[in-house]
Amino acid sequence: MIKLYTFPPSTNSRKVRIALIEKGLEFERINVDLTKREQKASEYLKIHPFGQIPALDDEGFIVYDSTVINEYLEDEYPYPPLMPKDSEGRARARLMEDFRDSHFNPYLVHIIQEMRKPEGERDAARIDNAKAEITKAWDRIEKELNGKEYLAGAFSLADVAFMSNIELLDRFGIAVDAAQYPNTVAWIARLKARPSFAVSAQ
Ligand SMILES: N[C@@H](CCC(=O)N[C@@H](CS)C(=O)NCC(=O)O)C(=O)O
Repeated sequence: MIKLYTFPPSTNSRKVRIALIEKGLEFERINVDLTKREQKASEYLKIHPFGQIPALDDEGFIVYDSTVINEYLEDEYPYPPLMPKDSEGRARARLMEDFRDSHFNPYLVHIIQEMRKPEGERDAARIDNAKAEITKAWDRIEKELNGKEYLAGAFSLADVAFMSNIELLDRFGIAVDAAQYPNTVAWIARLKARPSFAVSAQ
C-alpha cells in the first residue's frame, strides 16, 4: 500500500492527500510531527534528503516534493485524470501550480511564522505585505477562471494545489471580495464542496 509521510497541518502534505483521495487511492498516513522536528531525524532523512514533508513510498519507490509526487501519481494512476490531455492545457495547469507554490503559499507561510510569535513581537508590515500579495493573486485567478469552473477547465492538480490552502485563508480571516472576484469566490465554494476537501483535513 502507498505510504504518505505527512502531518495534518502541513499544506504541502494536504496537496498530496487531496490528489490521493481524488484518485480513490488507499494510503497509509505516517505522521511526521514537525513540532518535534521529526522531519530532521536521521531515519527520515533517508526518505527525504532535505528533511521535509510530504514524501511518498509506493511499494518501495520513494518520491518527495508535493508537485513531483502529484505528477508521479498522475503518471502512475492516470484515472481519474487530474491533468488536461493537451500540452497547452497541461502547461497552463503547471503554471498555476507553480504560481501557488512560488507566489501564494509562501505568503501564507509568512503569516503562519508571524502568528506563531507572541502578539507584541509580530511583524505587522510582513503580515500586511503577505495579505496584499495574496489579494494580488486573486486578480490573476479571477482572469484564469473566466468562463471556466476550474483553473484548467476541468478539475486538475492546479486546483488541488490551491485547495490545500483554503483552510488557512479562513483561519486568518482573508476574505475574497465577491463583487470584485465573483469567479474566485464561486471557485473556492466549489473546491470546498468536493468530498476530498473535508477528508483531506487530517
Ligand atoms: N517544495 C516542497 C516544500 C515542502 C515543505 O516546505 N514542507 C514543509 C511543510 S508544508 C516542511 O516540511 N517544513 C519543515 C522543514 O522545512 O523543516 C514541497 O512542495 O513538498
